[in-house]
Amino acid sequence: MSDRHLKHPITQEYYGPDFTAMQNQDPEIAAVVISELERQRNGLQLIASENFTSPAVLAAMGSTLSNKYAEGYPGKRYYGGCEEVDKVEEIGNERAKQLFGAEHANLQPHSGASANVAVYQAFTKPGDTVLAMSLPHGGHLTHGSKVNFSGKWFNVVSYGVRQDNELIDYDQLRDLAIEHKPKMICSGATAYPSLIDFEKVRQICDEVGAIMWVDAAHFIGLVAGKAIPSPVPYADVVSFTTHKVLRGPRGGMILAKAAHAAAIDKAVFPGMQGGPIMSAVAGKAIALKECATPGYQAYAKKVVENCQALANDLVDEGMRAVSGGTQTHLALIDIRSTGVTGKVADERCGNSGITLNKNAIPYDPETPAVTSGIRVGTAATTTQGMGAAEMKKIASLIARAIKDGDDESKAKAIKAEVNQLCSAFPVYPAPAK
Ligand code: DSN
Repeated sequence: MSDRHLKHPITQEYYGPDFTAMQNQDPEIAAVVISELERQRNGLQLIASENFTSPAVLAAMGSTLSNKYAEGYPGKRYYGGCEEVDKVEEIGNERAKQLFGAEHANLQPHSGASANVAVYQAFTKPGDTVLAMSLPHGGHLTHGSKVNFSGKWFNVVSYGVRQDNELIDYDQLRDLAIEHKPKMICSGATAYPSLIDFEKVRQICDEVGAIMWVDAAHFIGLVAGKAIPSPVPYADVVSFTTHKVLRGPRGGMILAKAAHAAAIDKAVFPGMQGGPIMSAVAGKAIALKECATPGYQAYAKKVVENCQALANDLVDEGMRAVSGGTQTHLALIDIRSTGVTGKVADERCGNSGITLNKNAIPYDPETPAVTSGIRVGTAATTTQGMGAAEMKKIASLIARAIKDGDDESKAKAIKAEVNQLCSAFPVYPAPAK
């Protein structure tokens, strides 16, 4: 890096057009960007898969790196002029390997779903059998849903949770693995509040000769922050999104054992994608650096503590925490005791400035579009700096919204309290003058 770069702070001149340019050129879109910021600031963001990135990550996403085509990998690109973006990807790869103790990293997938497409491509052929967690029990679309490529092109056999304790049924998983001899076994979910026993899954994979794939999208940030055990030592491949607890830009990433590095890289490019989004790769590199700090580790621990507090507080409000509570950043709440469905609760909370999602609970008697549950997560509110006292308040606001959020004036009153709470924990505050 030259002296010029070190002496001069990064200004608009270096990282690209500023927001004022957007306002001048396209006030219509700029107005939406502003009102979305206001929505994020004024409401409670409890979607378990969302977070607030640092301004540095946002700056990378809006930078001139977005202009560069860089098909291929550092040192082996199909376009000229990649010497600068090569540095970003090399730094990011090293940071990922270091942070997770991984043998190989690929930061190019545009999303979690596309990372998963690459995993299927690296290890299986269409028609092969894969064992993965059932969507109604907390799995993901790309784990074999019939409306997704995974369910259309692969023979995906699903395992689930036990009805009595709502925890993964490892006996069933093993029985299914022995019966179906899958090429690959996937663990990971979008609505599973407990920890996964990766050692046990590894044993089952070894017993049947399957590739162990962990889709860690939801919890990888907790792993990065050392708040929960890592799947990396056990798994052949770990895929994830970078924008959840990890607090990076929207995108995907893959970690793998060295033996699978070539297969993964080939599956990402040219197998599944063309040019990587280098601005997002830079954002991922920045987030990985942030994750390696003691501050992030304290954050990850606090996310779990807050979620446990919130789940307990919702139980105190008369609801039921699926699987008896949570060990992660998300809680799945059975709200049948309120007499309201997940769909209605989602709408009523939305009316009251609380953003969360309806979610099927295991063995849900309702359809997936209606559901008996809600899913709440504490990644975003913890980034804002909220703690146990705020979780108690949030639980009471949720309970009131579920009960009264269909009444316009009551919803308005709840929303005012939500605004007041959020204003004490400002999102992207203006810099002090
Ligand atoms: N849509 C994500 C979630 O909310 O869990 C998973 O892809």
